[in-house]
Amino acid sequence: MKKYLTLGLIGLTVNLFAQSPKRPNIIFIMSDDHAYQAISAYDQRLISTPNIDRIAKAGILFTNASVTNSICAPSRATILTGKHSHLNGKVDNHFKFDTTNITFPQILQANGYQTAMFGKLHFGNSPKGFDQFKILPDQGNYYNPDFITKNNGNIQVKGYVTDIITDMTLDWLKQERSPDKPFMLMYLHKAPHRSWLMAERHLEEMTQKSYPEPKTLFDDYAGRTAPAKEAEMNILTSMSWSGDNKIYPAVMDSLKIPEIGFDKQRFKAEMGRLDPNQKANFEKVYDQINAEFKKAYPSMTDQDKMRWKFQRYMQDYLGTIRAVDENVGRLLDYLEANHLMENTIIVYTSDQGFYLGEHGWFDKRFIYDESFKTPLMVSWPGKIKPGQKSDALVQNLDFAQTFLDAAGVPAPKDMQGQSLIPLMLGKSWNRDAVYYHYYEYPAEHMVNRHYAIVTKKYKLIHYYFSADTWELIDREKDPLELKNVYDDPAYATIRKTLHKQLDALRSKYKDSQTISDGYIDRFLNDASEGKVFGVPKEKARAMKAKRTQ
Ligand code: SGN
Ligand code: CA
Repeated sequence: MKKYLTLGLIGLTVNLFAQSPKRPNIIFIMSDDHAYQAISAYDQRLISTPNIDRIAKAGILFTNASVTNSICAPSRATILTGKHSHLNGKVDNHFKFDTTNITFPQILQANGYQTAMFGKLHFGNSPKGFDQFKILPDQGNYYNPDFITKNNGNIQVKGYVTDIITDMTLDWLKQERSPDKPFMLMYLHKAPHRSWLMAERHLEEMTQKSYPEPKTLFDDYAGRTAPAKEAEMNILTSMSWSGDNKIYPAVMDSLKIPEIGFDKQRFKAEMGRLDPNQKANFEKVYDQINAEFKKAYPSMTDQDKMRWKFQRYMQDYLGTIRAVDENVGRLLDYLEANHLMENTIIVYTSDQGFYLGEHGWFDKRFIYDESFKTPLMVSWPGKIKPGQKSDALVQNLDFAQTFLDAAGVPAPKDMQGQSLIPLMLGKSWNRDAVYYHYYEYPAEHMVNRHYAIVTKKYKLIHYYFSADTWELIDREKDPLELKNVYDDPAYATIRKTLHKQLDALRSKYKDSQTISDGYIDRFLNDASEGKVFGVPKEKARAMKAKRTQ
């Protein structure tokens, strides 16, 4: 008898025997821009996250997990489709997700899983394969956010986004979860994404703290090729005073501080969403910060400004993580109290990592560790042994096949990842290198396009488009990633080997310059018409003209 039934039209495979009650539930918790440096299971210098750490303690912590393209919507598309960006088509945040892609939730739903998604998706359209969803439109807002819902149109909910997404998740578990089916739940936080508005209850405490500076806060980018220096994500020069650091526009005016980016406009838009109570709580704290800043600013050197902005950045960014951690705790407590832990895989991850002052930066996009790597921990009581650590080269590309494997459903042949189940159960698992490709340029933060191969020892990176440069990073000798050794004769042999490996990976994953070329033209056309956020038309037009010469 045929074991699998293929629903030809949509290409979904249904495993007729996958109806055993033992199939695990899957809870996928993902935050947006959550750096591993800001999770105490990885690093205790900045913040304590006791609840997130519970997942690592109960299961496995990955120290070398990475993304294939360090930016929001592309990472989510890779997670859902199990394919690299060039194949699923979602190469950047700009264009909409192609919903003809087959995603793992669709396959699980067709195989008897109840599915739900709450929080940030950022696709420009609604997800397929979900019995229930309530998602933020686009980036979403921290306060009194709007949601697009599956059954009730668009709604606005009063309160703080991290609490609300958790309330929705818990309500679904309590009221809608079917006891007869396994479930797959995606619980997706907006925090700690820019512009870092924390919950009112954390304001006083978190704005009192000060933080150790990273060793490379004053990186001058001299050891690498042009793209590192050209990027617009240096804390001193690209982080905005109002929009990011909450200096009031009136204070900026009185001190004649020039605007950076959408500075005042962004701040006003965020503050405009607060109700009078929320506003009063913010002002209680930020009035004082503004008053102190007003006195200090006239005598501040550039070095002082960098240090001041770094501290303000950390207070607000880490402040938003406090609520994420508390709310993850609420969810775990509920699962424990309702015997839902036993047969449930729980994942905590982020859509990518983030720079917390390393290389002087905020934001992500680059392949240097803090944004290329991402936090990842997984618990599955009774299956994954507690307290494990793995330095295997795993990626967000692997989630789809991992979850299908856990559910006993075969993965479509064109998925490009590898199930992590054998690895997590201590069986043999192997991967020597991973592939990375970042596309979104010209765009906010101006990080040039690049692709790369990464092994445990090296990164070989090709920047193309506005630059055409190669970098070779020796990860063991240069863990801070300050020195390009591509032209160092001592690395001639390894350079040759890595080039070969990179070619082989590009062909294995079916990436080629030609595919990205067509996309660049579409992207530049939109940018020239002012349709790419953060890119002045004139800049894009100049690039387009140069390109078609
Ligand atoms: C917004 C942010 C950027 C950020 C992108 C992408 N600017 O545009 O700083 O890089 O999102 O982030 S803001 O002024 O609007 O805050 S992503 O996580 O969605 O990819
Ligand atoms: Ca993100």
